[in-house]
Amino acid sequence: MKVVVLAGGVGGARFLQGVKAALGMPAVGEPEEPSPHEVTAVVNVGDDVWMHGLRVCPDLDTCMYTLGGGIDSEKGWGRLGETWSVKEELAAYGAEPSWFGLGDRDIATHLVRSRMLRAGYSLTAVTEALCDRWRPGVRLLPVTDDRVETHIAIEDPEPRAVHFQEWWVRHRAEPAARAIVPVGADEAKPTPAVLDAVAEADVVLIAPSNPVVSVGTLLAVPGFREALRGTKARVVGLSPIIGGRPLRGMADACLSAIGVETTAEAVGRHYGSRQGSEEGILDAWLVHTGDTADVPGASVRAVPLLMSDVDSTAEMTRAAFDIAGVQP
Ligand code: GDP
Ligand code: FO1
Ligand code: CA
Repeated sequence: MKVVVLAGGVGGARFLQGVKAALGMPAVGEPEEPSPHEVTAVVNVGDDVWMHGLRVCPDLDTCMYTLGGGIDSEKGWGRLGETWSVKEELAAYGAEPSWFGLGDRDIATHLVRSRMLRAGYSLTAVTEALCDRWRPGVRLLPVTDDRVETHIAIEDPEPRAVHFQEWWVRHRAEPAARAIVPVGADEAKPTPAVLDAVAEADVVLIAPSNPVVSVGTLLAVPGFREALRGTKARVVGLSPIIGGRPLRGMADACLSAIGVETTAEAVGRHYGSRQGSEEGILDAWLVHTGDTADVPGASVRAVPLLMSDVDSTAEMTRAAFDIAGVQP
């Protein structure tokens, strides 16, 4: 079976572990025997940023390190067993930005990536090369090879726009976002690999990722939404909002910026259904046990959506397969 997963960073990566497990693959690494199943993750690039001359792709790296066994799982980003000599040396030079920490091990990834990008390789090709080492057991595809970076309009107190990382990491999403803009998206296009994967999928799952700055940025790439609306596969979303709150992170600050309530129903309606709206992408919407949602045109089911361990995450994946009418 061919499974496509729309993913951001931590929520996407954890969910992908459950998808692998539901398909009989190890949550980390590649199966010993070749699997009859194929998982492709379409990953957000809006968080990507140039830092100290290096290209950093947080969501791709979080997925790659998590599925490849190299993640610092406490933080959810960066490398296990990291050291910080370069960061300390940069601080000694007074080199800004000092609020974004690149670890020594992590820097090797950004060095390889930046050098390949500068030599003319696409981000898709670079990611494949990095995954040759990490062997995540799924195909990790950036949604686009074009540069798309999320910027946030804040008042500081004068209006100005900052890169998503500055708002999220430096300011902890505290200044209210007046607008969230995927800069470059209008001119970007989904890669052929992404479009093929969606067209050939047996099922498309939307991970419980940030609906605005992860999934929203994927949908901002012209042609991607149309690909989802056009696929023969059923599209099933899983709510990242449980009991009116995001599970971790500050997704509520992103949702209020676009005028969407922080509830499973509001996010489901924001995605919309393929049947019941002109631009919608869902056939089914899974919410957490105890939550309710009415999303016109989509089937809704309440199941446990806490990704406390791989087994629970595999179980919610099985619920998604079931509502999509597919069986591995
Ligand atoms: P990021 O890029 O690292 O911010 O991660 P994602 O965008 O992939 O996912 C972030 C979202 O994951 C947040 O909005 C959380 O609410 C959601 N999330 C985290 N853990 C869980 C969980 O156990 N269950 C569900 N349903 N959502 C979760
Ligand atoms: N998050 C932080 O809160 N502080 C950091 O210094 C930081 C550095 C960093 C470096 C590489 C990387 O891939 C991720 C990093 N993150 C850091 C996490 C990350 O940027 C954000 O949580 C996401 O972009 C939101 O998904
Ligand atoms: Ca992210």
